[in-house]
Amino acid sequence: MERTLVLIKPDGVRRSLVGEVISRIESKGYSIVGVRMMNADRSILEHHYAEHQGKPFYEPLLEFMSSGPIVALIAEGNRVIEGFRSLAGATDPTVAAPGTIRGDLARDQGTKVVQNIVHGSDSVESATREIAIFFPEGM
Ligand code: DAT
Ligand code: MG
Repeated sequence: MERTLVLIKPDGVRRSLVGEVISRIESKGYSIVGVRMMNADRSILEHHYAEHQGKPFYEPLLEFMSSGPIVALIAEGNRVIEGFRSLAGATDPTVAAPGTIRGDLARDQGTKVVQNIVHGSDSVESATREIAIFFPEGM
């Protein structure tokens, strides 16, 4: 059974959308098999976002992601990686399709980094790597 790492970012937690995000994942038919609320420190975020190092939005991204608590989730189900990316919608919330988490619940805030409520792993390799970062004790 496939697993993916979902993060509810600080904007989602601040806006009390934890239940809404979990509800959409569960309503789609996936199972939540791990959950952890935490304040992500810089080292964990550097590790998680290593692929974006050097990009103009990298520092704002790390600052935003450490600006408040996040909720890390492991969701499970056949093709959940692709399925959650589909539920989340496009990276840019302005153009994310209505019906998606980002399309329904986020918009451009005029910040240097896009604030878009959720993260979802983009491949089996990323999911394995990212789950190990946020759930180092296993799940
Ligand atoms: P995604 O989260 O859809 O996988 P990503 O991995 O390319 O997108 O980028 C990670 C996060 O960084 C993304 O959720 C929001 C932010 N971001 C991406 N591209 C950006 C850009 N061009 N300008 C500002 N923020 C950006
Ligand atoms: Mg990504």
